[in-house]
Amino acid sequence: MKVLVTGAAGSIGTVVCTGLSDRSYDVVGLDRTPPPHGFEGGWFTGDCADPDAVRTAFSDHPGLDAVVHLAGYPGETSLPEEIESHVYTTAALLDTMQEHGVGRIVYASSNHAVGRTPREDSIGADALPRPDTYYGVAKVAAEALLRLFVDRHGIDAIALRIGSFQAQPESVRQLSTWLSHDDAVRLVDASLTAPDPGYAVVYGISNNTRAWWDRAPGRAIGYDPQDDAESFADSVPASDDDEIENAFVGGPFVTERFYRPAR
Ligand code: 15L
Repeated sequence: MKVLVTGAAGSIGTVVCTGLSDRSYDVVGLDRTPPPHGFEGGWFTGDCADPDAVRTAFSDHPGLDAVVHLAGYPGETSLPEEIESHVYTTAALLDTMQEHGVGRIVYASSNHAVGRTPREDSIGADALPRPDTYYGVAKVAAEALLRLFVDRHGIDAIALRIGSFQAQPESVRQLSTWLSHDDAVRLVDASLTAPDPGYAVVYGISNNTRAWWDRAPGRAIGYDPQDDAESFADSVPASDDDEIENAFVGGPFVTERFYRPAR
């Protein structure tokens, strides 16, 4: 399967590209920077917020079967920048997928799309949009755009509400929200190969003992996480921020530190 991976030089992108290549995918990376040293596969240097750049990437690398859209600023900035980074990029990719008959997109959404949800035992994929930041607002909008294209054009789109992608968990909250490197690859692989998923929302976490997101939607697409943050529990220090970080899905993103004017 030939797959375009955006954000291929980023922290998740480098891990996912290597993992997919190891699993015999034909990977084409796209990023604003040249390929990382040792990158195996095709490459396109450009900004996926620019529709012309995206069109050129697809023309230069014909025969794509799917897009894995990981590009985007991974934190809080101004609302216009968030919209460009997450919504305009997704729009340019979806339009170009239509033009080239590419039928599947796997999207790195985020838990911050529902970050203002008070923490409960099990938060489902049907949780209403409840962003904690403009970053979360943009992720909600990008998810809505995916849904629109699934309904209009019958493509497959899987929104991965990623928790905390880290080499290992670094806070008490992350003992619940951790997504290991190997499980991230398993998650993207399952998302690319699940038969007829239509539109699906899946929480991107490992097999964490302390998980408080519903893992059934992941199981439904064949995602079988193997790692558990609990094995690091003894090395994670307690912090004064643990109480607020554990009160809402989005952890630190709900705090006043992240408040700013919308315009
Ligand atoms: C995310 O979506 C962010 O990109 C990352 O910076 C972390 O905040 C992560 O979620 C998390 O919730 O731990």
